[in-house]
Amino acid sequence: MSVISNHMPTAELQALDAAHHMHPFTSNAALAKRGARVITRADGVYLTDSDGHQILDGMAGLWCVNVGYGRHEMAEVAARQMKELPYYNTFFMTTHVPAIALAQEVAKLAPEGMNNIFFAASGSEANDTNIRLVRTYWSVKGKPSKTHIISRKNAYHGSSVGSGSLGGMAYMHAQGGMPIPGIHHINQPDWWSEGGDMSRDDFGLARARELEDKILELGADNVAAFIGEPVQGAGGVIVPPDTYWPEIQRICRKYDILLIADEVICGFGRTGNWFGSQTYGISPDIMTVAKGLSSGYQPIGGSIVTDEIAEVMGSTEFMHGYTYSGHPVASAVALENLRIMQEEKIVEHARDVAGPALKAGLETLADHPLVGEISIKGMMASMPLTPHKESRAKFAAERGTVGTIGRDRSFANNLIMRHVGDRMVVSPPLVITEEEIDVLVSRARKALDETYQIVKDEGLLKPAS
Ligand code: PXG
Repeated sequence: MSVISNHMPTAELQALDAAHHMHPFTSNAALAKRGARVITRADGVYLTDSDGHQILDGMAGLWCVNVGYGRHEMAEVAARQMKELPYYNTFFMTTHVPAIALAQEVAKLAPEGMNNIFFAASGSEANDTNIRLVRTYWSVKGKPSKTHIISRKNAYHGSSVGSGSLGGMAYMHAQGGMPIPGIHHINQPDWWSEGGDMSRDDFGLARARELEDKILELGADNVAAFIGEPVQGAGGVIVPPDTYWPEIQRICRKYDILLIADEVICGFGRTGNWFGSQTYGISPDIMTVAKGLSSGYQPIGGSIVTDEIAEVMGSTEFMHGYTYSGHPVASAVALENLRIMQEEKIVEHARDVAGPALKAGLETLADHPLVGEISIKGMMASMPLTPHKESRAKFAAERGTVGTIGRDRSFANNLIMRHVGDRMVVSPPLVITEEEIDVLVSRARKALDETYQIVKDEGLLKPAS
């Protein structure tokens, strides 16, 4: 067997990668031409690539490395658990200590009355669980017609057939036969792009009331649940107007519809509280979690449910589960992650120090000619780029053209700041210090300045008509 080492020349690693590795959400032929960036190690908020660059990770991996890189305690816990019990399942009347301990800890941290978790290995799996769980729940309660699930356009809930159907990404639905039947998508609360002349608050209410319209259209007796991310992440950090979530909660209660908060990104401190639902003062029936549960050190996710749902589901046999539900090593590492977060008060740091510093830092970019506004909640932020701020205009060029330039200029300046269409997005590790935020902001400014120059030179500063 050949050994792949970190000391191989970059070009050789890239060629091997191109020869055998199919990347997610990537045109592999285009990547093969360009060559993938090879990340070799990481510590704190910095990545190192195979050419020795020190890159500030403004995305915490993929919105997940909340405690930062290089926490050796996690490695030690994983090694210890692997030696003691590397694997056992939680099917067939069996359990093990890491799953017991993690479930107890999650119950302690979750909002009151949410004391049970069904484990999965990812956010996609957990949302697949949710589809079957809400339908089974209503069936057990004697309301088998309640099967439809309402979601939103531009939502991201995963990439499996079920979770991808819950998501509202049209470009994903175009491939592979999604969405499955029984999933409906209403409009998102994106005031910047879609709010027109309405005030933010009026727009928030109007978009929430589309849920009521859809429920009435389908018939409340046919609707099982509504699902939404407290703040849409992959959709571009769309911070909803303050009026939005209370109205969604009111409508769900009025029509007896379960509310699923997809906390895969928002959960575990990202919005400045343990859960995004707490930031918005809502009481979901189910919360999807993954990513920050283990800070990405191990693949683990799950569905946290209310006591009432746990009781109803407990009265039947739910024919559902994954080989890695409650995986012992993943559970042990997630538990260690939660210990670190609590002992080092990382959520408090995000809320009181890093969040305000990130907001203040990014707001210094608000007067940049390309930046439309600073959209931020806690430690997730975005900046829509625009050729004309006052009218919130989009570019005449194809969506994402300018965003891609922004992303490339960020990478060239050793900052991972990604783009969603023409929005620039940051979501750094929660442990980032004020000094590191200064570095992030100054690299972002330089990237934006270079982007502006390119956009002007290439004649891209034209608004869409
Ligand atoms: N829900 C939400 C809110 C997510 O953000 C998932 C579910 C699915 O989780 P898994 O673990 O199955 O990936 C996610 C994942 C991006 C990007 O481009 C975002 C995610 C995944 C991949 C890419 O921003 N979020």
